[in-house]
Formats: sequence, C-alpha cells, structure tokens
Amino acid sequence: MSTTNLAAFLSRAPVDPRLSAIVGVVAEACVAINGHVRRGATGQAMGALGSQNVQGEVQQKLDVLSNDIMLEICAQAPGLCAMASEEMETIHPVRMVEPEGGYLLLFDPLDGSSNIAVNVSIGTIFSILPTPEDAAGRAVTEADFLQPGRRQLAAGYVVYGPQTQMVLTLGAGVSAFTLDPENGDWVQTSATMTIPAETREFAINTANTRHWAAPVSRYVDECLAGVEGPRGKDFNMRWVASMVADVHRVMSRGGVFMYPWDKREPNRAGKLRLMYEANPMAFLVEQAGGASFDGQGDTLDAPVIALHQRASVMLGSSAEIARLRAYHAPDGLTT
Ligand code: AHM
Ligand code: MG
Repeated sequence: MSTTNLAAFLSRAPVDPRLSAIVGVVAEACVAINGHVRRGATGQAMGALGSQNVQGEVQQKLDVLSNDIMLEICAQAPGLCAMASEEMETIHPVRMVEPEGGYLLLFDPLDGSSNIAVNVSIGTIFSILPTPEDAAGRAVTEADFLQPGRRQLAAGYVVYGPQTQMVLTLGAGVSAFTLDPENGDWVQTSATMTIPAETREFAINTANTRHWAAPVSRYVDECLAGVEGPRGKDFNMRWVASMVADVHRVMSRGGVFMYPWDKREPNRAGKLRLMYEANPMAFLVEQAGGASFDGQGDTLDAPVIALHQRASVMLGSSAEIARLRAYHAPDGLTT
C-alpha cells in the first residue's frame, strides 16, 4: 500500500479548502496536546486544578491546558468563525462570518480525563458545522451552533493511547491516521474504516444496571445469557470508561457502546453531551456503516436546544442498534 499523510489527504479532499484547513489545525493542536499527555508527571500538567467546568465536573490541569491549546491553534484557520467546548460555558467567537459563509468548531478537548491519573487512553473529540445562511456578515451567536448532528460537515477524534491516532470523516467514509512519533507526521493507516454489522462485544457501565430502562436491561440480559439464551452466542464485555477508547474499539472491530438514559437523574437525557460527544461519534459510526440511536430516533436527527445538552447514546454495529431500536419501540418488549 502506498502511504499518504493527513496533509495530502486534506489537499485532495473534495471539500472547501477552508474546511480542510480547520481539520489541519485541529490535528496540529492535538499534536501539542499529545506532547503534554505523553509527558505525564514529568511535565507540569498533571493533577486536578481545583475548579469545576460548566457541567459541575472537576477540571484536570490537562483539561484546561488542552482547551487553551485548541482555542489558540484553531483560531488560525481563516474560515473558522467561532468555537465551543465542554470546558467553556458559552462560545468563543473568532471572526465575523464572510459573505460565502464560514465554520463552527465544537470539541471536547480531553475526554475521559478522570483516566489521566491512571494512565488509561483519553482523547479529543471534534465536530465541524457550517455557519447558518443568515449569519453572513455578522458575528456568530450561541444560537447559530444549535444545529442537528446531521448538518455536520466533518467530525473526528484523536485517541491518546499506545499509539496516537486520528479517526476522521469529511462526510464520505472514515479514514484513520497514526501519528509518527519520530517526525510528527499523521500517516494514513486506514482509508475505509468499516464497522462489522454483527458483533459479540458490548460496552456499558454495568454498575448502573439497576437504573437502566427496560429495553436496555433486556438487551444486556440477552447478551449475558450467551449461547444458552435467545442470542445463541456468547458475548464479551469491555468498558474502558473513556468514550474515545471505547468508540475506537467499536470503530476498529465492531461492537456496541452504550451510555443510555437511566433513572439516576430521570430528567437528564444521559451523561454524555450531544454536540461534542454523541454527534461527532454518531457521524463517524454512520460513515463507517454502523448506526446510532438515542432511545427515540437517530442521534444525528435529535433536536438541539442547548450547547451543553445531554444525550442518551447507543452506537455501533448496525444489526445490534436495530435490535435496540426494536426493543425501544412501543410494543418492543412484548415481541
Ligand atoms: P468527561 O467528558 O467528563 O470525561 O466524561 C465522559 C466520560 C466518557 O469518556 C465515558 O464514556 C464516561 O464518561 C464514563 O463514565 P463512567 O464514569 O460512568 O464510567
Ligand atoms: Mg470530557
């Protein structure tokens, strides 16, 4: 296989070069974040910061540092008009929208950051939306960001694991790039990531079993029943508790990842955030032939009413998501 890299891939991509340039700066920022992650306790960025983010979660020094790196480096892309992040209450405007329109970048700068201290894989998740048509010639508002995931033009994640990899879609399939630690180059290591339709692996935090909705309980019970149960096959369970790592496993070899609504906080849709966690992952999964469901419909069609909106997340192999969808139908538990 002839090798190519992210820069060459982006220069050939049949999309607005301004959009490609935004992916390029995200990759550059992730190289900088990767440096801090890899340095660990030998650097200055380990430990909790003693503050909380807008979600009321404890911030790690690396959360804030990664957010600052994303803001500073990504602002250089000329088509980028504003950014939003898990770590910021409201949007970060960059420049006025040009007459031909521009782009909005959303990210979770360091997802799974509770795993930093134990040296388990973490990641950066990002999503790129167009500015709305009526935004030309003015500054972006927070309301401009509130678009369904189906409108995303690009999405991806970078996993800081044994290897640093970027998994990317520009809306026509999914590619993976591996960071060469020798020269900082993102080498394309997969051109067609595809999720197998069937699987024998699922990922869910089973500590929440007693809180699940009945369709989720049925699905997991049937997996656990294995070869003696209705599925007629044994399943395996994996839970890294780092969404990027868990979704990367699903993207790499199939499976189902779930962080569904549960009864702990019935008025909360789920733990994960729609705009910069669920939607970019749902876009990637669909582009790789998988599916994503939020208990009611496709994740990508969920109405968006708030920047930090939560979502119920079930994604992965298409046959498994179809099964979960059927169990959630009004008569789904009786059939
Ligand atoms: P974060 O954005 O605050 O890091 O939280 C998101 C993480 C996901 O990466 C992961 O899937 C989930 O929280 C783990 O939750 P739990 O602690 O319930 O296992
Ligand atoms: Mg996070």
